[in-house]
Amino acid sequence: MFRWGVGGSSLVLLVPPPLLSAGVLGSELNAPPSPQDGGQAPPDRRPPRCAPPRPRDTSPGPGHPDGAPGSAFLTEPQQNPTPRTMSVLWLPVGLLLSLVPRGLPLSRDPRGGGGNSPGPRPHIVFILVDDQGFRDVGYHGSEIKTPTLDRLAAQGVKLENYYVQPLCSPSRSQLMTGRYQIHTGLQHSIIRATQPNCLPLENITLPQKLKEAGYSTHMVGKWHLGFYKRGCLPTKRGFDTFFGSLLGSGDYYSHYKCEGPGMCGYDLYEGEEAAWEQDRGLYSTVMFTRKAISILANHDPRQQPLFLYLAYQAVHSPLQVPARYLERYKGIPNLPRRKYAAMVSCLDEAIHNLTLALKRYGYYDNTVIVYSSDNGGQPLAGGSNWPLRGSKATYWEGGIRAVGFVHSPLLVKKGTKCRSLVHITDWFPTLVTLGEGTLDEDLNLDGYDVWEAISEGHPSPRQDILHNIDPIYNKAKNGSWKAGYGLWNTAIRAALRVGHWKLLTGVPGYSDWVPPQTFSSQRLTNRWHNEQVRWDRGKSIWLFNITADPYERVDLSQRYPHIVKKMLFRLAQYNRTAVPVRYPAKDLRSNPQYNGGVWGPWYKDEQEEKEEQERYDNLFTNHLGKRRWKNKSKNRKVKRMGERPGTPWTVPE
Ligand SMILES: *[C@@H]1O[C@H](CO)[C@@H](O)[C@H](O)[C@H]1NC(C)=O
Ligand SMILES: *[C@@H]1O[C@H](CO)[C@@H](O)[C@H](O)[C@H]1NC(C)=O
Ligand SMILES: *[C@@H]1O[C@H](CO)[C@@H](O)[C@H](O)[C@H]1NC(C)=O
Ligand SMILES: *[C@@H]1O[C@H](CO)[C@@H](O)[C@H](O)[C@H]1NC(C)=O
Ligand SMILES: *[C@@H]1O[C@H](CO)[C@@H](O)[C@H](O)[C@H]1NC(C)=O
Ligand SMILES: *[C@@H]1O[C@H](CO)[C@@H](O)[C@H](O)[C@H]1NC(C)=O
Ligand SMILES: [Ca+2]
Repeated sequence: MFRWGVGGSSLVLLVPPPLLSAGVLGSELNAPPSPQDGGQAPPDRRPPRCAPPRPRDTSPGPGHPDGAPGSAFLTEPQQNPTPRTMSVLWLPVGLLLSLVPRGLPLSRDPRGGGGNSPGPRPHIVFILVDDQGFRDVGYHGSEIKTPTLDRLAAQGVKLENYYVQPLCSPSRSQLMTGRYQIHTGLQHSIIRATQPNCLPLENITLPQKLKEAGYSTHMVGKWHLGFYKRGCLPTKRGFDTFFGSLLGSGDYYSHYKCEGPGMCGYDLYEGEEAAWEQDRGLYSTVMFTRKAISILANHDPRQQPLFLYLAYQAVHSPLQVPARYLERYKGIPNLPRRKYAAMVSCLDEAIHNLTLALKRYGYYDNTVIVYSSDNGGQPLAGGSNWPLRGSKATYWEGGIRAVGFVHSPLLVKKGTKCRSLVHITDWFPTLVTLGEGTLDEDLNLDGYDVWEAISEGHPSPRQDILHNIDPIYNKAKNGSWKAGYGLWNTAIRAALRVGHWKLLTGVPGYSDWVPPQTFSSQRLTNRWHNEQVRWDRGKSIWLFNITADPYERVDLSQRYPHIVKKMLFRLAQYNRTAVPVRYPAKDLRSNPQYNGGVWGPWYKDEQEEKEEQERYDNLFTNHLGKRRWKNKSKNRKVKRMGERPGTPWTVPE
C-alpha cells in the first residue's frame, strides 16, 4: 500500500524576507516549518479541520463606523474543538473518497441551532468579487484597508485553503453547476463576447435548484456565462430577476463594453432587456449595491427564503473609482495599485451597506453570507497575490487560491479559520443542502457539501481538486508522453491537487512572484524571483507539497517519481470523463451594431429558440417534480457518483 511519508529527505524552505517582517505568513498561510523539522517531522496525522482562532483574529476591525454597536456581530466565546485522531485520512485517497462523503454524519441542523427545532430555511447571499487577489484584503496583510471584510471574516469562518478557477467564466460555470470544466465543455479560456457559446442549457444551475426548493432567486452584477441566445440569459437559467451586465469589465460608469475596434455596446440589463433608463452614470459598485438593497427591501424575509447572487464588476480592470476613495491611498506610489486599492475600499463600503440592509430588513439573523473572489489578482491591473506564485489566468497558486469566507449567525464555530480544502464547486451541494433542496444522482456533482467542515470544524470530505485539464491551451514545447511515464502527455496544460500534493503539467502560465508594488526597494525580492524562474525553462512537469511550500518554490517531481506517476494516472482517469471542449469561432453577427447598440442575444431563429426553450422547460419541470424540502433526512444526503475516478492510487507498476 502507498505510504505517505517523507523518507528522510528534507525540504528547503525559503521565506521571502519582506513577509517575515510584515508578519503576513504565520497567520494566513500555513506557517512554513522551520528547516529543522522540514523533512524529518513525522507526518501530521490530525485530520484537516477548521482550526480555532488565534486570539487576534477575533478582534473586530479597528475604527470601523459600525464596529461598536453592531450587536449582531458579537463573537461567540472561542471553542476549542477536541482534535480527533482519524487515521483513516492516511489511507489511500481513493479508498478515503469511498468512505467519507457518504458516511458523513448528516443529522445536523443546517442552521446550526444545536438541536433546536428547525427554523425557516436560511437566506443565502453569495458575493462574488472579480479579480481580487490573495493579498488584496486587509486580513491577508494588505496595505489595502478593508475593515468590513476583515470584521465579517473575523466573526465568521475564514477559508484559508480555498480554491477557485483561474478565470471568470470557468469559476462562474463551476459555481453555477458544481461541476468541473471538463464536465461542462468549458475547459478552455473564457466565454468570449463574440462566441456563440454559453453555459450548456443541459447543465442544471444552483439558482434552478434553489428556486425548485422554494427560494426567491435574484442576480445582480456580472454574468459572463454567455448570451448568444435568449435561453442562455440568467432569467432563463434559474434567476427570477437579473440586473447587471452579461459580460462585465466594461466602463464602470457608462456600462459600455468594447471587445475590440468597432465592437462596442451597452451592457446593462434589467431582466432580458437593456436597462437604458437605469443608466445614470452610476459607478457600478454603488449601483449594484443599491439594487441588491432594493431587492432586500421589497421582499418579505418571513414569507420566503431568498437567494441573492451579487457578482460585482469590481475590482476588475478598467481601473475606475470615485475620487473620494483615492484619498486614503496617497501613499501608494504605483498608480494602478492606488486606484485598485481605492476600488477595493469602495467595495468594502458596499458590503458594509449591504450588511446594514440585511439587518434593517430582518434577514441578518437567518442569513448565510458567502464571500469569494473569482480568481487571482492581475498584477498589471493593480492586483496582488504575493507571496503566492503567478497571477490570474495561471494554474499557479496565485491564479487559483482565493480570498473567501463565510459569515453567518448560523455558523456553529464562529471566529475560526477553516484550513480544509474547499473549492468553488462545493457551494452548489453545500447551499442546495442548506436550502433543503434535492441533489439527484443525475447531477453527478464534483462538489462536496462542506458546511460541517466550515461551520463546525469537521474534517472536509474534499481531499483533492482537479484544477483543470485544458487540451487546447499552448502545448509545452518540451512536454511528451515519455516525460509523463507513458501515462500522460506532459505537453497538455493540467493541474491536480491531492492532499498536500499539487501536480502541474504543460504550460501553467506566467510563473513569476510579483512583489507588492508599494515596496520602495524591490531589489531583494526581484533577485529572489528571478533566480527561481530560471530553473523552469524547458520544464513540463512540477510537483509541490503545497502545505509545506505554498509558494511553489521547491519542485519535487524528480524526488518523488512514484507520486508523480500516481497523480498522472489520476489525471488520465479524469481525462477519460471529459466532454468535448466548446470553443466556437467568433461570430460577427454578435456585433452590438446589429443589435441596437447593445450586447445581447443574436441568434434570432425563432423555431430554434422555441425548441431550445421547450427542452429547457422539460428539463426544469422534471426537476421541479422531485421537490423538495419535506423530507429533510433524505434531502441532506449529498449524492455523489459516476464519473469521479475510482481508485486512483492503483497504478500499474
Ligand atoms: C453539461 O452540458 C454538456 C453539453 O451538453 C454535457 O456534455 C455535459 O454532460 C453536461 N454536464 C452536466 C454536469 O450536466
Ligand atoms: C453606502 O451608503 C452610503 C449612505 O447611503 C452612500 O452614500 C454610499 O454611496 C454607499 N456606498 C456604496 C459603495 O454603495
Ligand atoms: C485526453 O482524452 C482525449 C480524448 O479521449 C485524448 O485524445 C487525449 O489524448 C487525452 N489526453 C491525455 C494527455 O491523456
Ligand atoms: C526536455 O525533455 C527531455 C525528455 O524528457 C529531457 O531529457 C530534457 O532534459 C528536457 N529539457 C529541459 C530543458 O528540461
Ligand atoms: C508535506 O508537507 C506537510 C506539512 O509540512 C508535511 O506534514 C508532509 O510530511 C509533507 N509531505 C512530504 C512528502 O514531504
Ligand atoms: C423520509 O425519508 C425517510 C428515510 O428515507 C422515510 O423513512 C420516510 O418515510 C420519508 N418521509 C416522507 C414524508 O417521505
Ligand atoms: Ca475574474
